[in-house]
Amino acid sequence: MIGRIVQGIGGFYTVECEGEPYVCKARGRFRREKMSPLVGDLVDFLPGAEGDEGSIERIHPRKNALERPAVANLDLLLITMACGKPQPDLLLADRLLIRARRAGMEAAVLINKADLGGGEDVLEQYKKSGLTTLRVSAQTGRGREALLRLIQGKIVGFAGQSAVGKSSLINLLCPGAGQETGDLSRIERGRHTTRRAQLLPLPGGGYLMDTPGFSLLELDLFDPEELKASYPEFGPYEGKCRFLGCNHIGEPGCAVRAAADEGELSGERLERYAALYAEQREKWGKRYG
Ligand SMILES: Nc1nc2c(ncn2[C@@H]2O[C@H](COP(=O)(O)OP(=O)(O)OP(=O)(O)O)[C@@H](O)[C@H]2O)c(=O)[nH]1
Ligand SMILES: [Mg+2]
Ligand SMILES: [Zn+2]
Repeated sequence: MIGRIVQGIGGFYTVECEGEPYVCKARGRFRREKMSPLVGDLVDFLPGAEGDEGSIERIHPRKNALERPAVANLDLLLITMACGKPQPDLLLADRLLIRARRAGMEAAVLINKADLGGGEDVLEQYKKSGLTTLRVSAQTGRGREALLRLIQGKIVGFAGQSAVGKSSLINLLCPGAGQETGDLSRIERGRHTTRRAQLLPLPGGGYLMDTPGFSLLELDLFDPEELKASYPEFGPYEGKCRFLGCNHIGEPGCAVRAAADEGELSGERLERYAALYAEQREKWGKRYG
């Protein structure tokens, strides 16, 4: 039988097939091959006899995958922040975007808790990089229709810091999902309420994936020269800088810098790019050590 993994807990996976859940274990072969099944994976599985768990026999080739959150086969990643409580972490959002691009995953940027006010400046930065952005409130339902239009029929994952309201948004979009949400104490750092990735069917078609919040995310090891390819907003200026192979990190005559000074793209995002470039260059320099 063929199904999709909707949850994994301690080596047991829930595989959904035609609306029915089957609890399965992964065969030892996967462990030997160091390939673990991910939520979102399509798998061949053998259902167990009455009361027994089944077994996952094969993982279908993945369309894409992320390590953090650990998910596969997303049509869209919603990078989720809050207007406040907690303060948006834009460097984390940039890292997630880079990871998504390198994984061939589409992404959009969401700012929740619109009822608290603010957040427009954050969205403006990402709008200038050509991304779809939405300002929503799980509490008041603001932006629900626009969000539904964006996600209907797709497999969509929410990712971001703890307490930005990922689970609350899923409860808004999937009435009856009943995802546990954090309370307001320790809100600045979040309570890490959601502990594992889980796929929930979206009424009208598609799936939503809830994931655990996190605030630390490293980029994988790659040549820093590749970083600019993850910034689509640089595209129109490539080849217009004074120096061939300009990395847009302060070289004289840089057309990207000039565009940021003109307000055509976000200067803040360009500064964070330079910080990530420096970090990546340092890591790359130590790659044999
Ligand atoms: N004011 C306001 N509070 C919200 C909104 N959405 C969620 N919250 C509150 O924010 C807190 C955290 O919400 P969660 O949905 O648990 O956040 P999460 O992103 O799933 O957090 P983790 O599971 O820890 O990653 C809860 O107290 C929610 O009630 C909103 O739109 N406005
Ligand atoms: Mg949650
Ligand atoms: Zn340049």
